[in-house]
Amino acid sequence: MKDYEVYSSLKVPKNSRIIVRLDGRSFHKLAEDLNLVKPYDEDFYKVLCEVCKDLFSEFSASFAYAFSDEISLLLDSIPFEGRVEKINSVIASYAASSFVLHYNAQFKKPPSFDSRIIPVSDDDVVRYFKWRQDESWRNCVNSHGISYLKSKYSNSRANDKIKGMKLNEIHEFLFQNGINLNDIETYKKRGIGVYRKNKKVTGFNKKDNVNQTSQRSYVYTDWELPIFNEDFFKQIDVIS
Ligand SMILES: Nc1nc2c(ncn2[C@@H]2O[C@H](COP(=O)(O)OP(=O)(O)OP(=O)(O)O)[C@@H](O)[C@H]2O)c(=O)[nH]1
Ligand SMILES: [Mg+2]
Repeated sequence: MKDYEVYSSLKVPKNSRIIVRLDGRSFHKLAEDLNLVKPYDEDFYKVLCEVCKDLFSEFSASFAYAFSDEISLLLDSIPFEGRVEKINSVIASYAASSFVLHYNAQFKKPPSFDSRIIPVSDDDVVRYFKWRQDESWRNCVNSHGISYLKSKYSNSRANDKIKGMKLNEIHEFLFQNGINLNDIETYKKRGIGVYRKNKKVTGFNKKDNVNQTSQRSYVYTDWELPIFNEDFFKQIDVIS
């Protein structure tokens, strides 16, 4: 029967970096069940951040990026000999378990994530994360827009109204109504990043009887991300 496992030999390209993107399944329902604050629930984001950190450490990632219900994980060393089925299934289930472990909530259904793999070059890394960050901004404008409209109109009227509006029109409409999206918290506009940072540590070297300074890296969670560009990814050593 082993030869019936026809997808098991599918592998990611050799010598390629990969991004694994996870997306919460039916999280609009989970948001309802858990009564999440609209449009942004800070506790939910804190949990998403913990999931990013767990994934980052377990799979030796070099960068993790999250907004809404999605997480992108950049991996330099490919786990499970590059087997696509194994990478997708293990990482998605690890994320779901981590999500439940960190969430102090009574779930109505077991949460799950879908997962896909994107092989990337260095240039693609910057383009990919800029693309997701643009999506984070679109999501920010749309979700604030629909929340505001639903506070004024019925759900169906609000949905109809927002369908006819362009992104800059929603932004302007909110501004005219006293909501300036430029002033809201950075993570809502640009998402959250997890990466390694170096810090200086000073210790006493007993043998030589001197103070010594060295660099130690630690996992950093960035709630104040800049707008992504090449320099940012160079600075955090994600690309050379
Ligand atoms: N209230 C609230 N909802 C959120 C928050 N973050 C994400 N969500 C919900 O998560 C959904 C994510 O969008 P999608 O991934 O397109 O929708 P989905 O229901 O997960 O559907 P599939 O991914 O296709 O299974 C949003 O539409 C919101 O309903 C939040 O901070 N607050
Ligand atoms: Mg989803």
